[in-house]
Amino acid sequence: MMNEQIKRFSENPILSPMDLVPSRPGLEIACLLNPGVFRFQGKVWMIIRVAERPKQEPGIISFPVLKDGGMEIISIEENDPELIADDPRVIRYKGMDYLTTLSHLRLVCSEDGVHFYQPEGFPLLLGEGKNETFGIEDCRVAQIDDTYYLTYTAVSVHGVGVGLRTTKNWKTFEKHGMIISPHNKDCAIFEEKINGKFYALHRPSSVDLGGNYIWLAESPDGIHWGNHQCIIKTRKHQWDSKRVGAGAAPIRTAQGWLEIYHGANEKHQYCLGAFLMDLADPSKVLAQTEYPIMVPTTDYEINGFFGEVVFTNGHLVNGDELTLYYGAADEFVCGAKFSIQEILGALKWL
Ligand code: MAN
Repeated sequence: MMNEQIKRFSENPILSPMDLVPSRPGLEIACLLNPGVFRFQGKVWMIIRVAERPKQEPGIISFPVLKDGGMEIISIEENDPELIADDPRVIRYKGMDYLTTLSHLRLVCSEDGVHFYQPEGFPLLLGEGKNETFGIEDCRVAQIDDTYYLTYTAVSVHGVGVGLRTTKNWKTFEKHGMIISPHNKDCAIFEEKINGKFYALHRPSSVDLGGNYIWLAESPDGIHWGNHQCIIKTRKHQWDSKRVGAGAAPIRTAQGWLEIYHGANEKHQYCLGAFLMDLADPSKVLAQTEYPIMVPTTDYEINGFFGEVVFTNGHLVNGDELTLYYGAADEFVCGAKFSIQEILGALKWL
């Protein structure tokens, strides 16, 4: 519906797996995806998810996992009857679930918001401890005063939950462990307190009762979360019928908090939409787009590691201009510009 009003960067993809160097010898970068975005020291920064695996040998599937501070490579014969590998992202073997790639988070910066490079002297953020042995993914960055809150997906054999680290300088990080337990991801903290409280969106999953819905939570300190409320659900037979999840921090507008979110349908096509929350009480959803504001349509969004995906968890706001950074086909990092007024105009009031 709004697809024709989006200005995708002509430089897209702005980063591809071959543009960066693997974190260690023997690994290759399979995908670059889903960047968190922030401003720091006068530059635009992305914290990208870098998904790696060993170079694949014919007939064998191998993938890394973290163990006791090191890395272990698990290799399985492709024709092993106990292997289920019909999704390029996950592996089921002997009743256990694994990921085909191991993700870490990496910082890149830019003077113009289009051409990014990896600066010297900033650490890679790696999975640490028992809850992050399958990696860390899809980091949202919320800046409140001089502190950056990094909420990311922490994956391990125990499940998928939300991890938090905070920093002021992007060189040293305070680790707060898992702040929301499995199964949960897509956690975006609001960049302003409301009535003295922190707020965040997050996305638990439920197989039977309930579903993959967006929830709102409150916190006195940004670390301990309570008063959870379900605010956005999947919609039957629509583009967001199977799962929904928040993008980056909500955008303050005169009409309310505007949130860009992703929705997937039964065929695992990921599109973007938007909803609006009341400024004083974000548990009140005022409006939502009926149709997607962005649909995977270009070659780099349709063909890749996992095709037909546009997924965002990072953006910049400059007046009416929203620059959305997004993962395309789970393989490339891209950018696109939107008008906030146009997104607001596409909302249907509830
Ligand atoms: C899904 C996909 C994967 C991701 C896992 C764990 O299967 O989004 O890309 O690695 O969840 O978060």
